[in-house]
Amino acid sequence: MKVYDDKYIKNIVLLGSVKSGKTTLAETMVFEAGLLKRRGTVEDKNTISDYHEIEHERGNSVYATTLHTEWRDYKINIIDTPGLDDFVGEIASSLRVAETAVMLINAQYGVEVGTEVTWNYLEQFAKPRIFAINQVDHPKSDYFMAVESIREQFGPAAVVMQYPLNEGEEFNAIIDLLKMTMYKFPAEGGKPEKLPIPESEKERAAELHNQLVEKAAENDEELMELYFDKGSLDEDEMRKGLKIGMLNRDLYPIFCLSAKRNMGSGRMMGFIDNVTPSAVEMRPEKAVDGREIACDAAGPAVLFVFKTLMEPFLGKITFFKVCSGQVSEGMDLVNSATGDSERFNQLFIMDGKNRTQVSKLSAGDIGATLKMKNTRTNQTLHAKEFPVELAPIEFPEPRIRSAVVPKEKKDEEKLGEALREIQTEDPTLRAELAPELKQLILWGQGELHLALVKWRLEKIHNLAVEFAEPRIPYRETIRKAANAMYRHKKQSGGSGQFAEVHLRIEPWEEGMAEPADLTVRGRETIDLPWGGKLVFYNCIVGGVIDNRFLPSILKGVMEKMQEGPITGSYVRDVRVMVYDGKMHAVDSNDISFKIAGAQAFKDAFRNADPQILEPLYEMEILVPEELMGDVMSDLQTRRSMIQGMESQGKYQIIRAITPLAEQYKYTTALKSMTQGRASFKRTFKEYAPVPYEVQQQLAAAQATDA
Ligand SMILES: Nc1nc2c(ncn2[C@@H]2O[C@H](COP(=O)(O)OP(=O)(O)OP(=O)(O)O)[C@@H](O)[C@H]2O)c(=O)[nH]1
Ligand SMILES: [Mg+2]
Repeated sequence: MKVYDDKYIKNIVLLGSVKSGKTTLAETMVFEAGLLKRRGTVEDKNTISDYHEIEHERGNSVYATTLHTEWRDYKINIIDTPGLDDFVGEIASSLRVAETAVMLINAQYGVEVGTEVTWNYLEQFAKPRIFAINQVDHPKSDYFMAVESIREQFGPAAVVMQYPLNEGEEFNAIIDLLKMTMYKFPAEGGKPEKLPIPESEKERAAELHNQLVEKAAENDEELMELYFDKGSLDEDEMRKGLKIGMLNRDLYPIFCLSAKRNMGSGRMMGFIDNVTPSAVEMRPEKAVDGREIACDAAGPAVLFVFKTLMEPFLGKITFFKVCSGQVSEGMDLVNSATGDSERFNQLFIMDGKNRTQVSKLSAGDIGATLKMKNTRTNQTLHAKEFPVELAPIEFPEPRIRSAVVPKEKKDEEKLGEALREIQTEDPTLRAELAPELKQLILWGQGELHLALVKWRLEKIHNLAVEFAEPRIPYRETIRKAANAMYRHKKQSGGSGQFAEVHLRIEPWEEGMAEPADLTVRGRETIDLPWGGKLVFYNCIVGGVIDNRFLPSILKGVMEKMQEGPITGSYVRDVRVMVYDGKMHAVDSNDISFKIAGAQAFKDAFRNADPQILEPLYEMEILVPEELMGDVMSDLQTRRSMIQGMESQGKYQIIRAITPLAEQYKYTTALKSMTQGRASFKRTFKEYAPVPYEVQQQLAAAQATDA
């Protein structure tokens, strides 16, 4: 395999909504370059990119896949990402290492929902971008509608580079506004014939050409002057202006494609070669300590690990970008997070599941290695003498949760281990054992995301599991004050047990006054790990209980705080005043006071008008205008409080506060309500009292459980 100089390597990421044609385009780009004899299709389940069984089962990409093509003197590394926003982690990590994003837009629909998440990452990582309007051969294709939708959503920086001729089923030519040429394709696609622009199109082409020239000139003073002098720019001058504009992210060229018929990909690859920036031309990488790491093959070796994947038979594959220096076979680099040395026994270029072994990879390139045990996604590997940690990717928080149970109880431990491993591959996933819920909870981005985890557990880890409805982490508190006393007394042979505790409990709130009618001799404020507070007062007078027993009473109280008397949930926001009691010179001990404290607390709690609290989440739902009504009425059935609405282009953003208990499988419900055209995110807001009926139901359910 030819070794490419860093200036001749371009890394692109294909982004875009589900079924816009990313995988088909990737395949076409490799085929068109002559690196593939037969072009695979998504339908035939034989593309380079969608090589996982689950991708064949679903007909969607699920993983981001790296592959490469070679066009003229350049190597173009392509990362084909899944369009489903369940796999946003794959999108973010791919974007992090590519220089240019190619955003595919389906010519039938224009900009679809979900792009704003991707867009935020593009902005965060400051990446140049190209739009590619694909499927212009589709009978329902509407190219200029799609152009308008891009402009509406992303502003005037988007500028038309090309447009289709005979759009729809008859599509066979592209008018290119940079070259002012018509590319006419043979019926089977591939290499076009270059022809003059037909008379009928001249006027429109000239007008769009001028817009493009102006846009290219805008980015550079010298070009601006040239443009004023000559009234135009030549091709090279335009390329220069386009490149500066793209690097400043003030210009997004729009291309036109039929990936399926192999029409237009060659021209776009030519543009990627000649105009889109290479890693050398990009802003240097930022290190956590603020240093800048320039892409320089002669610099110290610095690699960023953007992805790891466990494959059956192969084991773990570690994907990285060489950000500086070179990596060669047999080299040792240090992991900045662990301080451990990692050896590169073999180096590969990955094209889907195919590996090509190489001896060396240089700055600006993307590669992979095997058997790297202790390195995870988002970590930096560096030369020993050049310690550095590159800015990691901030992955989005999980949006949904489910309980996961092994079909066989004996697999519990194995399941925990497998999930730990899957989490190291996928930072958008979280698994935690929730002791209060007595469930293993899996957090992810959507039901499909979790379905993929299940699939991996079954196929790769040989573990049969089931998903179950996760319990809700309720809390308990009280609404009024109550007193209770408890005497613990036991006479069983030898020494007995004796303790008597009188206490009062009250609802606690920030800034409340100290108890007025009691003598406060000590106070301990405990920030509860599950949220809220417990304030514990020693109000004992006359030494009726020794100071040394107070910690035992608190222990007893804490025990009950961890298992609330109504539903067994955690208790929060109460204060407890121990104000009286009795002890016995011989029989009193720690355990007796703990028991008495716990029981007194429990009795008082029951009389203090207990209240169950539930977690509320702030939801933000992006939905096409015409579907807003359906989504709103569904929200109302979920005990939501609508906070407001705001329009964004053709979309509405609905903000609502909804109890977690009403959100089980919401992503699926939303998908089916909107045919997948809406997206949502949510963040925890607060705990709030459940309505009376819900409290009755929960208390009754607990009573039958017990
Ligand atoms: N008519 C037409 N169909 C296309 C074109 N490109 C892709 N398709 C079809 O669109 C469907 C989806 O194509 P994919 O390449 O899987 O799309 P994708 O963007 O990778 O989809 P996800 O991986 O699910 O996000 C397939 O049936 C393709 O054959 C095109 O240019 N024209
Ligand atoms: Mg795909």
